[in-house]
Amino acid sequence: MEKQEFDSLLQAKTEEIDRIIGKFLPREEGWQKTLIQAMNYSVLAGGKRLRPMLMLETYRMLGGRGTEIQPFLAAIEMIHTYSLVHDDLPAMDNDEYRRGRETTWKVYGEAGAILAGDGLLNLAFETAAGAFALVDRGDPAALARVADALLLLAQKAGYQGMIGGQSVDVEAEGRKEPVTEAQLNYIHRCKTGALIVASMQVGGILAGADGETLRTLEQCAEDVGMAFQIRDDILDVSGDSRELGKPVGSDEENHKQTYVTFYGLEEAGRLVETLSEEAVNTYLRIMKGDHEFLDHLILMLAGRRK
Ligand code: GRG
Repeated sequence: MEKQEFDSLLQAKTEEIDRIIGKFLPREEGWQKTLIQAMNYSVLAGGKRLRPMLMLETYRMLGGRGTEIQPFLAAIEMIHTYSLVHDDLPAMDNDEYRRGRETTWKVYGEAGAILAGDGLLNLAFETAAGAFALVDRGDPAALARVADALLLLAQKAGYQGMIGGQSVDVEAEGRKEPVTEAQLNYIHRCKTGALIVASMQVGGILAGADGETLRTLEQCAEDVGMAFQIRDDILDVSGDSRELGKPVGSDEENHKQTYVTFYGLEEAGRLVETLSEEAVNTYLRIMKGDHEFLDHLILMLAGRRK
């Protein structure tokens, strides 16, 4: 696939995902209108929509053709967005810009941003649960797939996944001694990796993938998640704040250890490439179905500028 073809496909697919997410956002009305505005503000600020895209591409690669994937696409982006809204709060990273706009707490205040994050997390599960109504109620296997996908999403977003990684990260920042490589791996595998694993595995579960395929998807997504995080660390050192839509240099400012401080810029870059190539050449290669776009997406992320 030529770069131009990939770029226009990426744009079309991002627009498709944006339309789907938009269908599940609440109307800004009623006494709690300000809360809903704050929830929508952060979701509609943009973002690459990477997680829903990985989910949808995995679902389609494995033969999924239904609409029950749609609420899950919106749900994973709501969970991801709530995590960014809370991560930007003064009590956490104290960031003022995100996705090229002022952060939610800068616009709606701290209490407003806490509530907007809480609102998005609950809305995510309310939305995903709507998938039960989109499968044949007389088909127990289809109902079980939705239930399994919901359970996995809850686990990966919670204490065993993203929140777990974030809490170890917050604790480590409060300590004097440096984090070990094992701690750093745990933090990133959970904080960043868990939602990426959930994205691909939910796509697989809803498409009816077997256990072996789901394990391969997990390995693939773990590589993608780790590569994505290391690239994030690299961009914090060498990226452009205008392209990124958020400030750079914050890791150094916060004396944070990252893959760049552990391995150096060059080795970290090599790791991103090795992990991304493994995801494509070892894991996706053995998948049945068309994964050409997914291959290109993962390799593009390895060199992303934002
Ligand atoms: C507050 C519960 C809680 C969790 C926070 C995701 C997270 C956990 C913190 C964000 C900080 C950070 C840099 C995490 C690494 C993951 C990452 C690179 C997030 C940004 O994701 P992108 O690049 O963002 O996909 P867009 O804006 O494109 O959606």
